[in-house]
Amino acid sequence: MATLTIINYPDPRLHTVAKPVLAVNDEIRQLVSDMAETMYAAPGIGLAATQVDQHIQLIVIDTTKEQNNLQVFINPKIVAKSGLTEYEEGCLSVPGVYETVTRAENVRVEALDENGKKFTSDAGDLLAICIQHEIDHLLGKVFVEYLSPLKRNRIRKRLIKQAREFEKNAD
Ligand code: K2U
Ligand code: ZN
Repeated sequence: MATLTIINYPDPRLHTVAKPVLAVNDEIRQLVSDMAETMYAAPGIGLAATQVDQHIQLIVIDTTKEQNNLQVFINPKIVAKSGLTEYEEGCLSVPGVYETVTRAENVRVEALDENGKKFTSDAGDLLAICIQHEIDHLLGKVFVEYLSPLKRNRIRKRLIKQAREFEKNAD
């Protein structure tokens, strides 16, 4: 097991479109394990492979309080959605930023599990929001892109300043 480095916005690598996983093998299962460890340590309730600089269609999610129900989605595809809901979202790649985003209230998602078996899941509530947030990451989209250009640029400038200060203090 290993915790992986999470890329921070506005790193351009976050805008990479992830490629489909062609074979669910031990290498993929090791990445699932490392991503889960990284997510729990953050702490977060979801993590996309894009965020750890692995540009393949893989997300891990655990919305339980007990952090004991890891869900793995490989090559996830939303095949149906309904309703609308608003939620104040955060993102492990955009530390300290919480903004309201409107998304579908319910989604039906098709994916492969960590054994390569196809499954379909109907999700609502926080799970539905998280699935959409993570699939956005696989499409190279960060949630701040739903905000106004003014807000997004303020966030970008603040995070660049924070990163520079962090690097200066590390020297
Ligand atoms: O992709 C990520 O950065 C992980 C997010 C997932 C997420 C964002 C917004 C709404 C739901 C899920 C992190 O888990 S952000 C931390 C967090 C923790 C609890 C609830 C919501 C967000
Ligand atoms: Zn995120």
